[in-house]
Amino acid sequence: MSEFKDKIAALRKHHEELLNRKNEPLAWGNGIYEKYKNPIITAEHTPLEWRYDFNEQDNPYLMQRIMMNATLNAGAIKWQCKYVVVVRVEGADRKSFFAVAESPNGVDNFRFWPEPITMPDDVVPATNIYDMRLTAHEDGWIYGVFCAERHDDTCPGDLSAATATAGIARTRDLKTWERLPDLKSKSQQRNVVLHPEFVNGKYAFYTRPQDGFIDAGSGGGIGWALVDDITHAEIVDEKIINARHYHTIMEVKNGEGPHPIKTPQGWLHLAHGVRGCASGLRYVLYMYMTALDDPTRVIAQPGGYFLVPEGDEYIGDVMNVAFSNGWIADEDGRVFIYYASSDTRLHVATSTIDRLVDYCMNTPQDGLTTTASVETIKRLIEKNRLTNK
Ligand code: M1P
Repeated sequence: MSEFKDKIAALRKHHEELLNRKNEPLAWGNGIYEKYKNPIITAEHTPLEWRYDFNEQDNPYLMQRIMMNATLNAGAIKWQCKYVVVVRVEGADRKSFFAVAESPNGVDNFRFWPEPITMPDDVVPATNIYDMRLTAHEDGWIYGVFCAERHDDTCPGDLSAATATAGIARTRDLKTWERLPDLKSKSQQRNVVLHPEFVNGKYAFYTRPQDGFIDAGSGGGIGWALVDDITHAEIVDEKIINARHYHTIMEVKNGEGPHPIKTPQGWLHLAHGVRGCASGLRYVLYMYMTALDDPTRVIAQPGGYFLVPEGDEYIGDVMNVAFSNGWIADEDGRVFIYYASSDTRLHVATSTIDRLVDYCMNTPQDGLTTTASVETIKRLIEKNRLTNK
């Protein structure tokens, strides 16, 4: 074999070892979920064919011709008995695109499908698209709702001025996507999610109205809007269903994660909250539950965060970020929570519907003051004193 072929063989062997690496749960979690030793998908998991030109004449040094920067914020769905994620892959050129990866067990052995998704453009093409939420809707389609980012041409001199809009596409096979018009809204929108069921005969969206591209500003929190026609979706009435509060983990921003999971006790929601601190913004995950007969009525909201970046997860392109827009509820009650750390790599945490409902129903609420928090802790101490008597 030539030296070039040897190099390719070594590269492929190294890549296969990474793809086949077994994952294992970390010991001593919090009882609510298990985190895992390895991230499930990194930029190095992307297919070699996306990055290398394997023609010796054209690429004698076997360089990466196209580099991948990050694999993050993935939508998720159980599809043909496989755990499937639609990953936001970001190239070295800062453009994000969607690519499907699948695993036989949900925690390791994720492999990308051979080609990234070709997402058709809306009438006004977007510069960048990212963070798809997948919804297998009761109308029979699988929808992908994602952020479509464009330059804000009302600020011609400002190269960072951008707009965020919810792009909508649908598919039956995760391969071919039909692009529908972007969601029309008076405000900018990111973190928009389609509810899986009709509500009063209409499509229902979780929204996140925001004043600017970055600032939620007067947006208030996670919103809700009903839409008559998904092929010309427009927000007419929008109400805030999960508001932000001063001195909480979601003081600055929040946003719905994946679509909620239906349980006998109510809809289980996963969301992210953002607060400011001396080192910048801190993104953490939190949960809440809403009523089955009214998905907008909050029936449980544990205080504080559910999952935060820890250890190596803290480090990445955007430090101090845990973000999730995908989870899978399996038939046996297990839940696979796909989250990204610091806008760089994708992880899984596993739990069950029962544990997550217990967490939501029995974790004390945020009393919003130090005094209230201390009283809550004292009540638990007293309960344990009586239990141990
Ligand atoms: O960088 C952290 C996250 O920032 C945005 O989320 P939000 O709109 O709530 O601020 C998104 O761009 C997300 O992709 C990113 O992970």
